[in-house]
Amino acid sequence: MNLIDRRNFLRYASLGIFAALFTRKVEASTFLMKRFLALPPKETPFITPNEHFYIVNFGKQPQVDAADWTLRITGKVQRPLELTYQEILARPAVEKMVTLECIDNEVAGELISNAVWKGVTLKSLIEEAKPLQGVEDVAMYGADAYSDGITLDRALNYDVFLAYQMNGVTLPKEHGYPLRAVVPGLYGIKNVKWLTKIDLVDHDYKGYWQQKGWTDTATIKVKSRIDAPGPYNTINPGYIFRGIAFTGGYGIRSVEISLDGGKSWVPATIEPPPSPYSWVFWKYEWKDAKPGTYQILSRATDKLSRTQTAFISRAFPDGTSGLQSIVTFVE
Ligand SMILES: Nc1nc2c(c(=O)[nH]1)N[C@H]1C(S)=C(S)[C@@H](COP(=O)(O)O)O[C@H]1N2
Ligand SMILES: [Mo]
Repeated sequence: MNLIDRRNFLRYASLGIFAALFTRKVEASTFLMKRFLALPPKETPFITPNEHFYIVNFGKQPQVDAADWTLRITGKVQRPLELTYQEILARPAVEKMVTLECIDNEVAGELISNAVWKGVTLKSLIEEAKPLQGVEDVAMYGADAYSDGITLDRALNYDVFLAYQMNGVTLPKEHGYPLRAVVPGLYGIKNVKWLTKIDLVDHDYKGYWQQKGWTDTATIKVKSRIDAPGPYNTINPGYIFRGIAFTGGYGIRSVEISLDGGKSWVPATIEPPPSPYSWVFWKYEWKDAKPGTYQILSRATDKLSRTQTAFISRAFPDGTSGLQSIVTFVE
């Protein structure tokens, strides 16, 4: 994916300069844009097949054998636990659709995917271990020396669970087999894979990325993406624009689209999602499109009334922001 992005970027950069040389010859540059910059629309299935789900590891993928693996619940608890894979599988299960997004995901990027995960609630394990007074954070450790933490409040009250299945099959190795955290609402960094230990501590735990200055809260910013048409495509009146929108704020309330470079906005339709933790699909039919060249943008608002900002920020330290904008030709 990175490779494709880089290739497209080079393509844009070099051809962008080339196109700029023709600014006075609008027709020539339009021809060049249509000819060289047009990209296909994104085909985005609502549930991402496991083999297409994005993967981000800080280092090498560890090899874990479930037969000699255990999950330990340690720290400030009355009753430390050590559970085998079979014991985890035997517990009451929950199944939820949750979209994961990497904090490195660009606006309109592809480090975002959606799956149905099955596992055990973190709350049930913590309650069984009986936390002592004064626990602040729940630190989660992976077999690859990665770790990250969430607050005890988040661990108990926000549907956090530990998954051993992904889209109906055993959690694939690259996605954290045998067990990974799924933390609805928070960026991928908090969704620790290859879990080995859950440690309850009386302070603010700083994980792998926090020690390098990245966000500790990691709330996913509200974002939308235009999947069709691709940039520099030519469309006809009646074309149906479509894309995705996502947020850490308990679901998307609305998506708007601008057909005039951000001056005015019209509502798009969103398909009601089956889960408050999944992305939504939106669409907009442009019935009265007139021939010309247009700059199209999308923006989403979530159920916490947070509207996607035009302010451009890079991934460090708390995730990207901005609005995607594409050039569209109407014929
Ligand atoms: N143990 C461990 N867990 C991890 C990581 C890691 O490197 N090691 N990467 C995190 C990051 S940055 C993201 S975005 C998600 C990605 O999960 P995926 O590879 O299943 O999509 O896993 C998170 N959990
Ligand atoms: Mo990430």
